[in-house]
Amino acid sequence: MAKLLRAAVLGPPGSGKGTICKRIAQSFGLQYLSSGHFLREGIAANTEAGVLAKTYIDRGMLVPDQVMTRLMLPKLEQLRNHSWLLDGFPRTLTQAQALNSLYQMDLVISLNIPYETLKERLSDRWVHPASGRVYNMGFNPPRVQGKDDITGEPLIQHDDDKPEALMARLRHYKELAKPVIDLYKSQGVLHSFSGTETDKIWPYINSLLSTKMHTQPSGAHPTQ
Ligand code: G5P
Repeated sequence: MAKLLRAAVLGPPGSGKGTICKRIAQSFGLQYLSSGHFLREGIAANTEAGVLAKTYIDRGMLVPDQVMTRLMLPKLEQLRNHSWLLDGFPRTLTQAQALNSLYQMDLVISLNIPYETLKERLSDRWVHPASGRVYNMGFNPPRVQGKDDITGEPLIQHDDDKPEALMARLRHYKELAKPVIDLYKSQGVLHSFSGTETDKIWPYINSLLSTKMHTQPSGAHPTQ
């Protein structure tokens, strides 16, 4: 079997990880796993891990490493014959090391977005909780204000996008991301992209993925 692609997108809250990952998944057919989405699913379903996670997320804090690795690694185990793309995991060195002990990453994308841009975007973000569809009132507004395009159901704002939790999230990101970025840099798989607009960064990421998928063509097919 040809080699599978193991990829992740790193970046602070609001940097466009979710937006970029959805584009990559759509364009290249990778399996896409968002840690934030799985956590919110657990919260909505009132699972034990979900209830615990909510106490951290609402305060803008990271969910403990052990909870995250128990949530994410079994999902990857189920996808062992597929190429995959991680959004929001790993966030800490402990998570990266746990992932590293099981998989050799082929590609890690790091998004560098100015702080002011992040603040603006997140205070303007609305989501459809059931599907995880994300809107931004300036960048990609819903067709009808306050309603999901597909279902027409109401959009909400995450508690952790409200100003107090947001500040804490941005602060934590910086200190915890550095060792993770350094690890992937030392493995020669890190690619960083800077800018204030996702649409301007996307063509570079698209071209990087095209090159990578070209050299690792098999296994990159959608199954969802
Ligand atoms: P999440 O859900 O992983 P964050 O905080 O990492 O949350 P977030 O907030 O979802 O990341 P993002 O995915 O980087 O942001 O960005 P996005 O959603 O695509 O874009 C943000 C907004 O900007 C959207 O409204 C989008 O439409 C808009 N936008 C995008 N591009 C542009 C542009 O060019 N211009 C404009 N104007 N707008 C744009 O995690 C949530 C929480 O779960 C816990 C943590 O508590 C975390 O805070 N968690 C973990 N804890 C520990 N370890 C982990 N691995 C964890 N993973 C999650």
